[in-house]
Amino acid sequence: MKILLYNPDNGVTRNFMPHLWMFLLQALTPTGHEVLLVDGNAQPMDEVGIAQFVRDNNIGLVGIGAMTRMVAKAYRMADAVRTTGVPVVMGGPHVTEMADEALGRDGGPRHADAVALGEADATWPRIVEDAARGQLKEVYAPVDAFGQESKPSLKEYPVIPWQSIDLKQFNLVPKAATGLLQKIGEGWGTFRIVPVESGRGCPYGCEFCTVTGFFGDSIRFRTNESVVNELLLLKARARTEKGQIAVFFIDDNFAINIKRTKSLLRDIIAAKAQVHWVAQISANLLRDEELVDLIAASGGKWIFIGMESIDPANLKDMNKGFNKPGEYATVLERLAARNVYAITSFIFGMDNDTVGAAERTLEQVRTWPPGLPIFGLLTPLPATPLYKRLEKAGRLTRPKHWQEFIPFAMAHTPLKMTIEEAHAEVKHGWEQAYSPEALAHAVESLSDRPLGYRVNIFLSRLCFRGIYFPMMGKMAWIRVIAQNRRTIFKLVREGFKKGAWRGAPARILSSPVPQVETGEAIVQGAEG
Ligand code: B12
Ligand code: SF4
Repeated sequence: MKILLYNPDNGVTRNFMPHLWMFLLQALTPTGHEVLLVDGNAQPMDEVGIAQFVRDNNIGLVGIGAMTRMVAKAYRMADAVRTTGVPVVMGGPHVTEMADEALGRDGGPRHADAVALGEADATWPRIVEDAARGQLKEVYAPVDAFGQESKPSLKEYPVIPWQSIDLKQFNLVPKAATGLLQKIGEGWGTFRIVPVESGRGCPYGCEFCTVTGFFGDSIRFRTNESVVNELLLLKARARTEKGQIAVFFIDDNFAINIKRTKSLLRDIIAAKAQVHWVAQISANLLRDEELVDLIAASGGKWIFIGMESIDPANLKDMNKGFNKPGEYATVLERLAARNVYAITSFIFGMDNDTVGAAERTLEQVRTWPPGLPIFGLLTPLPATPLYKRLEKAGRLTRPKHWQEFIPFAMAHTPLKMTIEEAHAEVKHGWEQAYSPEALAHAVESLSDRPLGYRVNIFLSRLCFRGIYFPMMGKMAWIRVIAQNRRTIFKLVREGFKKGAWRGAPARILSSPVPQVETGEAIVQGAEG
């Protein structure tokens, strides 16, 4: 049987990275079936397109996964597939919580023939075999022989065959430039950001987050060996195609167990498996100097920190009191000293936010080393404690906000400002932090570093903005490039100067890379 795994885009913005679930399910598919992958972010497709694709390729089963904000598109695409007579199975965080909606058991239209609840590592092979026999069930739940919910341990993690997966659609280098760029240094003919997980689960239960409910509060890790081998495979692939691969460790908090993270990073260094990587780590864990040394030495370049707010009252409300705004600056400087920078994520529209929250946040951001600040609105995702609290209080203005995805629009009324005021805060945050002046300033603040760091911060800012703002079209890109032409010319001019690409090296490790520690694992914090 031929299977299509499809991940929708949200129709407005574009993710730079493919989704892990597609590669994982492909690797877990029983032999004898062929799996094709289409990510709508990389290969845009509409309803007519997917139905045609299914017919042309003689597909026998379509699997669709979606976050809440992509689910309306996912349902439309599922409907289009079902008109061809091919069954659709849906999975992922949204349909796990809203299975009746997907199956049309809530009074609405039916979109899926079957849903996979929760983590589908164990249920996927059963789904495929049932579909091949024409005996697809409606609901697949991950349960053990006694009917109890069971979660994969991750100790037996499948090998994702990175050496042979077709990754054409995920190349971020424009086709026209590939030939030329292959010849630069070790080669830049392709550039891909690839998701890798080293563990799952987060015990923190922040009020707005789905992770604790979905993955559970028991944290599970892959073996160091399996992660290192995966990095080695990716590195080898990049070398053979004269390109670059960077890894996004998608764990909700990559350093949730510091001892284990240090041991993994040491193993990566020892095996020479370093690639450039990004990971989510909470600020409290970055107090550990040795951890930060190992991050830099193992290839860590960007750390995503869910700061959420600079107001401790908001953090307390969200059950995220372990974030201490007073230490944000020190943490970011500690990273920057090793040429590691941060993606700092903020949420507006929290109950203690008042008008001016964005500007107050920006005042702090401007005093920090340059990074990638991102701004969002507090969103009640289905089944989260936040959703339940707001629903009970009658504060939801669009209880089924996912049925119509509107970027940057609240679905409830904050306590100390209006919805429109909250929208204005987010707009202000993005406009100011990504204005041509702010970009020029970020580049300038790294004038003592090699040119590569300045180019990196500039390109990262442009691309990262694209995940949240409509930049899918050529015109949108041209506009952004025109607005930032001064900085671009300056960087290009400098590129031709002698020695421009050399300069201050990354900070030397404060101590030699220490040996792997043993002992009790301590869970210390989480991110998301
Ligand atoms: C990496 C990541 C991103 C990446 C992009 C996604 C990507 N390309 O991977 C970035 C950083 C860009 C991102 C952005 C956002 N993200 Co995000 N992200 C994640 C993260 C950390 C990891 C996803 C992952 O790969 N998990 C590991 C895989 C194995 O798990 P999985 O995807 O759930 O898949 C398993 C099952 O769900 C199931 N499954 C999934 N799909 C399917 C399909 C089928 C057919 C079947 C059978 C099974 C199945 O099987 C898989 C194996 O068990 C998750 C949190 C998490 N730990 O999952 C949040 C998460 C997915 N993100 C979330 C959110 C809210 C966002 C943002 C909206 C945040 C914001 N406010 O800006 C944006 C949206 C961006 C956009 N373009 O619209 C929420 C989604 C919740 C929801 N109900 O929708 C999550 C769960 C985190 C949270 N805080 O609650 N994100
Ligand atoms: S720490 Fe991050 S992943 Fe964990 S519950 Fe909070 S937001 Fe979610």
